[in-house]
Amino acid sequence: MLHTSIRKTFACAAIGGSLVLAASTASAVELRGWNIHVEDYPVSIAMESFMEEVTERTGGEITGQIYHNGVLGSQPDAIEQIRLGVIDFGEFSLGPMGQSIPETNVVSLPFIFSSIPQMYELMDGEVGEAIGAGMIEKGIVPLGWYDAGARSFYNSVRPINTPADVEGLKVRVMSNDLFVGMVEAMDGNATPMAFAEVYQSIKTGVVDGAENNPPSYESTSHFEVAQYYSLTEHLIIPECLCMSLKTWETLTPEQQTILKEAGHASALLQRELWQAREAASMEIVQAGGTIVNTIEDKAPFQEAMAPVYDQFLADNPDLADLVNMIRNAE
Ligand code: BDP
Repeated sequence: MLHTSIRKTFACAAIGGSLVLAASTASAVELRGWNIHVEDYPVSIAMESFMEEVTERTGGEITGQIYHNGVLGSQPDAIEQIRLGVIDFGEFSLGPMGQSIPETNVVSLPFIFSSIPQMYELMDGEVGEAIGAGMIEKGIVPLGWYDAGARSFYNSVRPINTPADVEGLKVRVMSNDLFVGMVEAMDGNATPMAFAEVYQSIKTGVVDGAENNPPSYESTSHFEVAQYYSLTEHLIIPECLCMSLKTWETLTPEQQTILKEAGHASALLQRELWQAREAASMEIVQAGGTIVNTIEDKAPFQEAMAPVYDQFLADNPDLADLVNMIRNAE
C-alpha cells in the first residue's frame, strides 16, 4: 500500500523589498515491494540496491520495504495485487504473468530464445518494448529486465534424455496453461502449483518433480528431494522488476525517471550476480548428490513443442509477429 504523507514547507523570500510567503509541497512515499526469493538471491540483492539508489537519488522522498521469501503471498496473487496497487513494486517471472498478459507469454514459449545473450539483446530492444507495452496496459510498469537463466527438468524418478522420458511423470509447473501444454506435449502430467508448495509436494510424492533454473533448484532445496537434474534448458524466461501503474501515476516525472534508471542499473547488477550464482548453485547441488545429465541433441524436445506453438498462435494470432521477430533474430 502506498503511504503518502504531505509535509508543507514554507519558504520566505524577500522580493522587491516585500516579504513573500510561498508554500511548496513535498511528498514522502514509502513503497511496499514483493519478492519470492530468499534474501541472498541475486534478485533480492539487486532489488535492495534498486531501493537504495532510489532513496538516495530522491533525497529520501521515496523509501521502500522489500518483503522477501514470498511473505506477501504467492506469485499469481502478487501479480493481481500489483495491478490493484496493493503492492507497489516487485520482481516477477514473466511466466505466471502470461495468464493475464498475453504478450508476456511470447517469452514463455519453449526454446524461443536461442541463448541468454540473445534474450538480453531482444529484451533491451523492440521485443522488450512490445512486451512492456502489454504489461502497462494491464497496470504493470516494467523498470528492468532481470535474468533467470534457463529452466530444466528435475525429478525423483529417472534422468530425462528424450521427450519419451517425461511420459507419465507428475511435473509441477508455474501457473500458466502454456506450461501445462508443454508438459502434456511430452505425455507428462502437469500440475500448476505455487512455488512455496513444491518442496513438500515432491517429498510426499504429490509430484515427481518440477522444472527450474539451478539457483532456484538449489535455494529451495528441491535438489534434496529430486536428484535427477536433466539440462533440457527448455525455457529462457526473463524476469522483471516492475511497479504498479497505480503507484507510478502518483509520482512526478523526475521520480519516474529515477526509478527507470535505477531499475535498469539494478538489472545490470542482477545479471552479473546471476552468472556467479548459477555456477555456485551447480556446485552445491552436485555436492549434495544431484545427478546432472546434459542433453546433446535437444531437437526432439524442440520438435515435441510444435503443438504448444500451434495452440498459442491459434489463440493469439495478433502475437505472431512478435513470435517471429524473436524466432528470426540472429
Ligand atoms: C523461479 C522464478 C520465480 C518463480 C519460480 C517458480 O525466479 O519467479 O516463482 O521460478 O517456479 O525461477 O515458481
